[in-house]
Amino acid sequence: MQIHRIRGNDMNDALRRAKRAHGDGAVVIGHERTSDGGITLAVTVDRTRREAPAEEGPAKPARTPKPAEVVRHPSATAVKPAKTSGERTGVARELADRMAAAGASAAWIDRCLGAIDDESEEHPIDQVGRKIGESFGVARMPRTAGLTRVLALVGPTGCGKTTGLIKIGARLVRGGHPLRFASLDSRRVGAVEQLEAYAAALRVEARALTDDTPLDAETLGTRGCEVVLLDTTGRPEADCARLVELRRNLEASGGEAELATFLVLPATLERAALQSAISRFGDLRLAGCVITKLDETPEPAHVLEYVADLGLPIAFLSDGRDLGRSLHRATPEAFADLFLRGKLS
Ligand SMILES: Nc1nc2c(ncn2[C@@H]2O[C@H](COP(=O)(O)OP(=O)(O)O)[C@@H](O)[C@H]2O)c(=O)[nH]1
Ligand SMILES: [Mg+2]
Repeated sequence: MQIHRIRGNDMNDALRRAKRAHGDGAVVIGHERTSDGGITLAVTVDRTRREAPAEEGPAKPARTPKPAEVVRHPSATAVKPAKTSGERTGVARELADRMAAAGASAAWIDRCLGAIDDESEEHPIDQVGRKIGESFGVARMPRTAGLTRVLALVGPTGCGKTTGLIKIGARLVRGGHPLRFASLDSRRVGAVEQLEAYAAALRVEARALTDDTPLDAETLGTRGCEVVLLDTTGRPEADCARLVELRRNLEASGGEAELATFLVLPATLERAALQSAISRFGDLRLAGCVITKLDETPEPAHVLEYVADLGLPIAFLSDGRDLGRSLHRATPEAFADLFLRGKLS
């Protein structure tokens, strides 16, 4: 029996996500409160009851689901009965083939192609592109006067946290935003030096925070910065504990700085590795995710479907090692490109 961990902000939210991800066959076998007040469900799937995940809305056990959702999932709106792959002709068939080549599942292809209105004057490719784009949440970090955002990247070793932070930093420096780097990865040989070298090139300060440094606004140096970019070690036990401590201290010190944690997921990860990353870092209150290494797979739809089904908004997309050009803000158009062309344009 395979057990899936589904995280939600509260019980209703978690149940709705479970139904979305696993359809009517989702059976909750346990739940626990997370350190930040959310809920993690342990869910298994009753194959005899499993249907295509939720076409008709919220999970049955959820009494009054909140209407506001970060992610507008394809299942959130009613769709026409999808034509089966054998019935598709012309443009619909070509679009289905393109989505399949990008790694999209049959359920997603059916839902997205179900959006084609033959009577519409809009070209089917635009209709399907819009439907794909609407299926994702985009994580936004609006600027607030007097508030420093501490943006932490977490994720498995080698997923692209440090290079991702440097790319975000380079972008912010170009936009004239005052910032600083900080790193919890002070034990690994060369890790701090790597960050410091890039920070120096950007003329930005970088702070190494050792394991015994208390984490708060002062040690991070939030004063005068719009953003502090915080690098982590890739060790879930250590990073989760430190970020919970940091959030608590920032909240206790009057709210001049706020932590936003993003999970970094390479598009190359297999499903089991994605599940492992989510279950090891998913107890943190995640503001969203960053998808990296989109240039290393022709099938980016795998990881994208996975995060959409979890209800995790996406902040950035990365498709290369180049520090100046390979980081892109997530947009509906970018998601459509990834599903219909297998890459960003
Ligand atoms: N091809 C490709 N490589 C990437 C991308 N992002 C990061 N990398 C590479 O992945 C490796 C690990 O990145 P790093 O930031 O050190 O990972 P960390 O351990 O999570 O900090 C480095 O060689 C990066 O250049 C990407 O979008 N595409
Ligand atoms: Mg690193």
